[in-house]
Amino acid sequence: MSFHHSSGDGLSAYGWDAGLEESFASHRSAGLVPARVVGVGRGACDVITETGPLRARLALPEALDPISSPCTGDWAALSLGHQPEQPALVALPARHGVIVRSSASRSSHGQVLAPGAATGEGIDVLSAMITGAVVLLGPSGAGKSTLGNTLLGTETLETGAVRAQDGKGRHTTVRRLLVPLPGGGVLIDTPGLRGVGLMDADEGLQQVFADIEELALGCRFGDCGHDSEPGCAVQAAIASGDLGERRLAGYRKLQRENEWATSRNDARLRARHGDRKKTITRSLRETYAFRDRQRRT
Ligand SMILES: Nc1nc2c(ncn2[C@@H]2O[C@H](COP(=O)(O)OP(=O)(O)OP(=O)(O)O)[C@@H](O)[C@H]2O)c(=O)[nH]1
Ligand SMILES: [Mg+2]
Repeated sequence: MSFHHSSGDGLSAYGWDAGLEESFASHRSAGLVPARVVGVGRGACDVITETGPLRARLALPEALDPISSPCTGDWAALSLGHQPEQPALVALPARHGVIVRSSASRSSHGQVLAPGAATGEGIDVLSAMITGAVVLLGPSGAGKSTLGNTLLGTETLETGAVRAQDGKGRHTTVRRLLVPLPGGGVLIDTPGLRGVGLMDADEGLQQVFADIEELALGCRFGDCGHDSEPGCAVQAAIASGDLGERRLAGYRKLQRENEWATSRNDARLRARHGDRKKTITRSLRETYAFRDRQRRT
C-alpha cells in the first residue's frame, strides 16, 4: 500500500479537488498528506485520507489559536510517520466559509430546511441545490439526522424519537459527523443545540469544549475553577500534556463572554422591570394629585 498518491483519489468523494491540491503543494513537498476530519474525539480524530480512514493523534503547535482546533469538516495535513507511530495531524490549512459563532439566536430555530424529511417530499430539489458542504443545524429533535439520511439514501445517521411529554429531542446525535453525499458534496450532521446565540451558549460551550467538560467531571469539587484547587482533573491533564493550556484559556474566554452576555441580559430585564415600576409610580402620583385637586375644589 502506498501513501504517496499524487492526487487524493479516495478523497474526491469527500470534496478534494484540484484547487485544494494546489493549495496543499507546500504540505505535499514537506511529506504531508491531505485528510478530511470526519469526527473529533479527545486528543485524536477520525480522518479520511487518500487511502482510507485513519485515526490520527493531534500534534498541532501549542501556539495555534484554540479556535483552530480541528473540527469535523476541516481539511488537515497529516504526517503518517512510521509504524508503530500513530499518524499525526500536524497542520490545518486555511478554512473557507466558516461560521465561527452565530448570534442569530432568535432566528436559529427551524433553520433546518426540512421539506418533509421523513416523506422525501422536495428532497430532489434540495439535493440538487447542495454543492460543497452542507451542515445540518437546529435544535434537538428538529429532524436533522432524519433529513441527513434522506439525502444520503441510507440509514447511516442515528435518529431518535422525540420525548412524548413535550416533543423535544433527546440529543441523539452526540458529535459532529461528516459523510459524503452520493451526488457529490459532503454532509455534516451536528448535535442539536438549544440555541446558537451567545445567550444560550452554555450548551454550545459544553459541546465545543466537551473534552474539558468531561475532564471537569473528575475534579474533586463540583464547582472547581480549574485554577489551583486540590484534586483538579483539568490541571492534572495540563500537567500530563493531555490538555493544552491554550485550550483551557479559550474555554475560559468563551465562558467569561457567556457569563457577561447572561448578566447583561439579566440587567436588561431588571431595567425593564424598573421602568415599569417608574411608570406605575408616576401614574399613582398623578392619581393622587388629581384627587388632591378634586378635594381642593
Ligand atoms: N413526521 C415527521 N417526523 C420526522 C421528520 N423529521 C424527523 N422526524 C422524526 O423526529 C424525530 C427526531 O429526528 P432526528 O432526525 O433524530 O432529530 P435530530 O434533529 O437529528 O435530533 P438530535 O440528534 O437530538 O439533535 C425522529 O423520531 C424522526 O423520525 C419529518 O419530516 N416528519
Ligand atoms: Mg441527530
